[in-house]
Amino acid sequence: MNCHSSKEFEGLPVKISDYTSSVQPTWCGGCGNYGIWSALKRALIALQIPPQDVLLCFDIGCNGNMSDKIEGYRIHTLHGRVLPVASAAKIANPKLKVLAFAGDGATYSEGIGHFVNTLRNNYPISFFIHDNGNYGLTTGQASATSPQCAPRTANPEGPTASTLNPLQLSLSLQPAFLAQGFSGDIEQLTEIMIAAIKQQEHGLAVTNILQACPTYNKETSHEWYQQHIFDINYKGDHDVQDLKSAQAAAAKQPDKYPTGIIYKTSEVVNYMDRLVHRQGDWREWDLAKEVRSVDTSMLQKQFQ
Ligand SMILES: Cc1ncc(C[n+]2csc(CCOP(=O)(O)OP(=O)(O)O)c2C)c(N)n1
Ligand code: SF4
Ligand SMILES: [Mg+2]
Repeated sequence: MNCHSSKEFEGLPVKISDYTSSVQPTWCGGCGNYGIWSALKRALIALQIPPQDVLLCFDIGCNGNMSDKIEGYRIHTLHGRVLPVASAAKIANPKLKVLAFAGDGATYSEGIGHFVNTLRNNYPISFFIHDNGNYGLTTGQASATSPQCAPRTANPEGPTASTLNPLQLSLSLQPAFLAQGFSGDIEQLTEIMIAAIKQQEHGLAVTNILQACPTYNKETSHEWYQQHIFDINYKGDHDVQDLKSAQAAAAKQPDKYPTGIIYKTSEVVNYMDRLVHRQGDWREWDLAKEVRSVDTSMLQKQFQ
């Protein structure tokens, strides 16, 4: 993967300062959200996307508290519900780059129905999961990705349910693009985010981010991940279009965690291209304008 250094961004029209919010972060010291926040801004600058051309959709949780720590159009949604909001926004205005963010609790438990159906529909948005192995904001309850042996606030002897493998779950649902990043590797995460944003031209991009939560997740810490991750794209021998290779990489967890682009295919048709009754390239649609051209006054009167 290429590495984008801060120097490379100097002199470009869209600057990091365009995305800088005056609101200071409140995350704990050492929280992986700092790394994700940094990679996000770097990716947007590398792609030279100005804040008015992007919609950042946030779920509820420590992750969602990024919503006022960055500029750009933003929506802070309900727990587990970010995906329908983000998908609808993209359908209404496909010219926007739509990025959605949620925690592992929101994605793999509370909002899992939305996750499954977003994959099935292949909406052309970029989805980033802050997978910190617990419900951080509500003080560290077990999530679907908590290791089974790990005590959590409401399960002092560890969760009774088995641990979910997010990569295997996504791969079972025909993803157009699946990646995994690590909050402690900002350079690699920036590159993944760039690829995930570009993917919107074709379909959905799902990125699971292994995120350190030093306050509540003592088992899979930043240091632990450093010793258990491997860059799957590093040697150049991983065929991202080969589903079997992707499945084999996913099956290495929890012993080893692949990072990088795990799987990518152009064979899954995205939601917009499935709307065969509509005319023209969906990237040029202006649904808001279309809706405005319809006279709804009679309908509105019925409900007054
Ligand atoms: C519909 C709904 N259910 C539950 C909650 C309470 N709640 C707020 S944050 C949270 C856990 C968040 O965990 P996760 O999604 O993993 O995000 P993290 O805080 O770890 O980043 C819960 C259960 C809520 N706000 N709304
Ligand atoms: S509780 Fe965990 S995820 Fe939340 S801010 Fe603190 S370190 Fe970060
Ligand atoms: Mg979480």
